[in-house]
Amino acid sequence: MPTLRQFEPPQSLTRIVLNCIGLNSCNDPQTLSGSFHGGCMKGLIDLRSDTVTKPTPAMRKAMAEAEVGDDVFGEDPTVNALQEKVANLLGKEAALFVPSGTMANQLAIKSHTQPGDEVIIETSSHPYNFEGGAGAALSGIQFQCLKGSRGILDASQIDESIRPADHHFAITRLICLENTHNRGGGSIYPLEKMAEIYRLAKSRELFVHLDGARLWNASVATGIQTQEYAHWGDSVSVCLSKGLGAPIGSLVAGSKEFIDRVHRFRKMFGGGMRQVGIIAAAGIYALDHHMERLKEDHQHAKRLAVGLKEFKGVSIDPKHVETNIVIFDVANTKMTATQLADAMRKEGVLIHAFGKMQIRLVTHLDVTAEDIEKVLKAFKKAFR
Ligand code: TLP
Repeated sequence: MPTLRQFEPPQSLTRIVLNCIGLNSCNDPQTLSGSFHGGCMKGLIDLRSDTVTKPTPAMRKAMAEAEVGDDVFGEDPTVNALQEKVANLLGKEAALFVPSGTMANQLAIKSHTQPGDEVIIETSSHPYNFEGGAGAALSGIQFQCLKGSRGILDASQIDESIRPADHHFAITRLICLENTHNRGGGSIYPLEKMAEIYRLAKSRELFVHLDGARLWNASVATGIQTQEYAHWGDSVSVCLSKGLGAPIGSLVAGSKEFIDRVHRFRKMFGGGMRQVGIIAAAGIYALDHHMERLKEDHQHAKRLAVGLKEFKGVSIDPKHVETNIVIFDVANTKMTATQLADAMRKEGVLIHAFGKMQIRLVTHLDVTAEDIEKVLKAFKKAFR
């Protein structure tokens, strides 16, 4: 029989909750785990992800003052306002508020497919790699993975991979794209490539889902409106809890009919929330106040890339840093990614070992230009 203790939430989860509500005052770097999750963040420069941002005082004020209602009844005015705002930003008929980007992607996959269907996706994409096998578990689909160039696929590659109508094969039903592409180093999907893929999909009666967790970054970096990108997807998921700095929240957008289906599955997946306007208010605040400043994050990422290039053995091409993600390779230095992450932690900087020889840095709202210079100095010490 498991003891009661075994049912306690992992400490990292407790810390995440405490951080969110501002009660974690620990600032001892020794207590940090070297892994992606957990640890206390005060006094440290945290470049592990743009998910680590804390709500600003003004955002907390907006949350505290939010008008709320029961959103399962569709009666939360703040959630309704957020859904309408995001549907407009994406040029879609409707949008639905959900707790996470993972749930948003998985609801879209579930709503587009039937068990046994095939979903074409890039090998290093988020829904395939980082969503706990949910595509198979929750929708019964199989992925067909194609290798892209920094996460970006060509329509011709997809064209060759669509299964013929033969009962030996799974039915290809959906294509998933990711813009910006996380593992591709924050790479931006060129609009014309998205358009080509979408036209191909329509000619073959397939759906397209866009994982737009960081679509805002693509739009701010290129000046291309989010609607223009979203036009080339039947459904789009977006996150408020990444660079925009809200503590929680994502949305799925699409046609009214599609979102009605998503709504049904949201209930089934346990994602129906009640007086959640308190969180939606943070999302509205983030969209109104934190969008334009994403440019700063992009400048900071570029500065990091240019600085890192100077270190012997570091493989990085600053021109590949298009938004707020910096991925570099340490295979030709004397350190592994984990060793470098440990050394940086001692210098007060948290970075993410993204594989044996790869490091990912993500710039965000809580990292200043001054912090970036400190980080480069810390790298200098760590590589010594
Ligand atoms: N990505 C996280 C980790 O899961 C890797 C991060 O730190 O980058 N789509 C994309 C492109 C994402 O990067 C993420 C989160 C998600 C979906 C899922 O969002 P959440 O974490 O809200 O479920």
